[in-house]
Amino acid sequence: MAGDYDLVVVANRLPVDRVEGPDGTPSWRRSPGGLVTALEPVMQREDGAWIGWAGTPGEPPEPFDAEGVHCVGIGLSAEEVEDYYEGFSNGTLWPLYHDVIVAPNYHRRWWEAYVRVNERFAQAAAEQAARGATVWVQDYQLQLVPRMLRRRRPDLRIGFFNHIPFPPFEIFAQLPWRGAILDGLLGADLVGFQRPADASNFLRACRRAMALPARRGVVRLPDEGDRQVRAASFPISIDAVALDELARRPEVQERAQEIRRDLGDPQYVLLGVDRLDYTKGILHRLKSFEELLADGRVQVGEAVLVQVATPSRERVDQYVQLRQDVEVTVGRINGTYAEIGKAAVHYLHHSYGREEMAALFLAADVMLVTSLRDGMNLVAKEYVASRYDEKGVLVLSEFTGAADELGQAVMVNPHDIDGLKDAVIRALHMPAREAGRRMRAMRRRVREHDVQRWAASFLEALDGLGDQAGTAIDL
Ligand code: ADQ
Repeated sequence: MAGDYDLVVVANRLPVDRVEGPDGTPSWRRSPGGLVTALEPVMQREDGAWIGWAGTPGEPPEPFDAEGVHCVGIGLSAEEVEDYYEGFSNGTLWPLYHDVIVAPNYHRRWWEAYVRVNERFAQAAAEQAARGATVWVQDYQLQLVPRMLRRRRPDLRIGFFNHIPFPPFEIFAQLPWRGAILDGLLGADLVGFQRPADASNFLRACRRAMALPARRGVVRLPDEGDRQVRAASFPISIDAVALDELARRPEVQERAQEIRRDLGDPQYVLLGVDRLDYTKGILHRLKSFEELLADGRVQVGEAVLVQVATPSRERVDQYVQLRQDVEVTVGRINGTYAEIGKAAVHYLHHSYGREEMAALFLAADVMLVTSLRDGMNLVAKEYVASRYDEKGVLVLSEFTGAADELGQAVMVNPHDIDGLKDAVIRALHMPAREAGRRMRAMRRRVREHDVQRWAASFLEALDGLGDQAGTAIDL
């Protein structure tokens, strides 16, 4: 039952969004995500297919070709969106894998939907993949797919990449279905993670929960003829050149100046850009800024915080609560400290286009990334890539994957509010020469380790060509 495609990507979402023209005719437009950018050239070169959900409940669209990629839609019923996506993926796995910042919910009905939907993705991949093809499965929503696919198609080469952290065993062990998840992942030949620490957490979970020999980045499966599964880190990145070029455009620079003018020409612009998610530490950031205003260490009018928060997972309870908390906090800060024409915090609950994002990055003297836990955090890398002028200071949480690479940022523990406040002040007052030196080093790193390199190194490692491509974990 082999299909035609030599490279098949399996992800929760398709790489395109459905848009309707003025007369109601539907068409597909490439979604802005980095994964699409990373994989587009190789998908076009290798004759690739992409399997994913189109983002709305109901019947899937007929398979179609868009942007040189064969797209195969997976249908999810409204109930499956609730149980598999909002439930098990975002109400169980997401908080569990982010160090239980909020309590995960465990519901057998959610798990059953997760298994059912994973089977559907695996079946579609099995149908599309050519004999001996490479299948690359993405992220925590699809951890059972590698095993389900191997059962159907032992001839395939299967890779899996986890975009979010993999938690320490003491936390992972809570999951009632921990053995099934590990077994699902072990269907792959290569399991990739953002950081070495994630890969070693995974290897330890295999030893502790499955009693498997897992050493030096390799798990051996005695029941499968000693088949080996490799685990390694492949830190994801961004299209650094494209962002650098975008930021250099005169209209983007003009827009950055206009933003500063519209903010009332403050001396300091601080910026936060996140999906509105409790992992991002938005409340910790607001609290530290509020205290700096209260202490008189920053003055309204002199400094302004712009917080862009993309709407996210708006039907999941904890996200509804977070939005309320953020909005109450912003209201309180402005109510207390703002003056007519001088806001303390500008809170924007929207999504923006790439140009506007680049202009915001250019307008910001200090970028605040204060995640409590984050697989990588692409915003940190985007800020650095946009600053072709080598100006601006990045304040970066040590709990992000990006902290492993961007050591020249001002590092913070966002739980330590006093430490965070001191870091913000340090960033605001950093001498230009020091800021430039740090920014240059970070820009070099991001330029040399871009998303194209990430995709190539994963696929090379999977192909068995580049054994050194990922960082093997020594336990
Ligand atoms: P996210 O949790 O979504 O990703 P992040 O890595 O920061 O977090 O990526 C967010 C993306 O959305 C960035 O490209 C950013 O520019 C964009 N974005 C955010 N707010 C926006 C807005 N208002 N308008 C337009 N664009 C906006 C997950 C993991 C991360 C991991 C990535 C990739 O949680 O840890 O880095 O996947 O693997």
